[in-house]
Amino acid sequence: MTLRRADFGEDFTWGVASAAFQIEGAWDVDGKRPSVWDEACRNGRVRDGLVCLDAIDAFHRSDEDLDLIAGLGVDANRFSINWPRVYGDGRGPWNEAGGAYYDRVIDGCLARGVEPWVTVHHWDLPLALQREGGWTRRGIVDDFAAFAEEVARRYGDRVKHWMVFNEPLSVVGHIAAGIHGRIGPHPMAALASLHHMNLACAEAGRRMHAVLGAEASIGTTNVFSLGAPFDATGSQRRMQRAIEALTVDAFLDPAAGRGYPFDDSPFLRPLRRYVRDGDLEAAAFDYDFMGVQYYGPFPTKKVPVLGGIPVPRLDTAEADVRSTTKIPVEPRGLIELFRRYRDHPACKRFVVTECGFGMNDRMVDGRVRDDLRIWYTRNHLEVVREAVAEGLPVDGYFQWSYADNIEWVFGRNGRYGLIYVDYDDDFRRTPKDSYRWYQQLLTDADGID
Ligand code: IFM
Repeated sequence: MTLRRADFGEDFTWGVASAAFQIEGAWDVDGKRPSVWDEACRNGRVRDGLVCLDAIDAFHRSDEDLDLIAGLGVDANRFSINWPRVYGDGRGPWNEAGGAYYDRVIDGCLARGVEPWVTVHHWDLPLALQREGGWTRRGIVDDFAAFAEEVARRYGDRVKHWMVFNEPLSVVGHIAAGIHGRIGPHPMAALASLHHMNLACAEAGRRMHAVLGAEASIGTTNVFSLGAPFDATGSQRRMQRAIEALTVDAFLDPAAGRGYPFDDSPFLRPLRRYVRDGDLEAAAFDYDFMGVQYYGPFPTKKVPVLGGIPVPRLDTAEADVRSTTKIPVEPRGLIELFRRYRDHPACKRFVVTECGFGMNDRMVDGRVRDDLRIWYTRNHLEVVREAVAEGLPVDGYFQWSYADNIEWVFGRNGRYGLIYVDYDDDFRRTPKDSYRWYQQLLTDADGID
């Protein structure tokens, strides 16, 4: 069936997404300080190690990359601000030279008719703050809010769309698994961090709103990978619900001023000890939109116990197709989550802020034939189109990612880009078949078959 841009409506935002650590490189340029992920590259927790510090060198190639992004015909480019590039070891002062990089990116987007959509934080916590306890320390709420406020002050004259935080759930997972810092693996540290992230997002949202005024659109993003199968019954259904409460509602309910879904999820209950008087109000913030990060469902049959706390684990045994990060493919999970959360007060509007497929692409004779990524994207977009037609409040779609980049602990493995990056040839960029496919969808009024 033909897929046309017009099927999604005129106000639908089309974009691509990326994150600072994954693309920028320039880890020691212009006074940038180290982040937890720079440290993870050094201490062996990132596959491929030190070379990942250079990421895909986007810092030095912003003109080329922005030309390629604009060439797709997108409305928007989503990227994040590297906290220790602009704000020292976490508490300022503002680094003018580091901050100028984002002036170049923002101005470069606008000059090309592409709206900058800025994520304030996508996991690159300053290492110095991690050494004070990172997200386990309650004082980080104020540190993060001060950083977010200053980012809004610096770029708010040109940036109208904001996301406060990228996938706090993933950071909770990193802490539980002990991927960075000196405290893991530690489930209790992860739960304390979860609560502090909720407080930090709400406080940052309030301060950004005070700086930016009512015109700006302030959202955030969350992982929305519901448990599968969707038609589960009995104890399996209860287990699914417990996992969904931990992975989704534990972020949405506090934002809506409802506190935590302790009754639904035994996994969350130990978090009670970190909640203080007044936190219910302090964790609430009225987001203009909810960013949906969707790659596939979390099948959740196995629940091993770690440090006395049950930890849900992926069971991908039944999936037919999986990405390199092992997430099974299930496009209908998208419409399930829109239906399930459409009436949640934290979800006024949805924007799919990430969706994409990780593969081990190969370039052969100068071409990358990534048919599986095209198949994945088409299937997910068909479901988004169905959601729009059903009247569900879905306003945008951002493909992850515009180019291959560092897939966190997987290093250079697990390519998600529409553009191939040749690590053996000075980071040379080559548009893949999926780039041409997305471009045709966005630029050809007849759409794509
Ligand atoms: O690369 C990540 C991104 O940083 C956050 N969301 C999931 C992507 C793919 O794993």
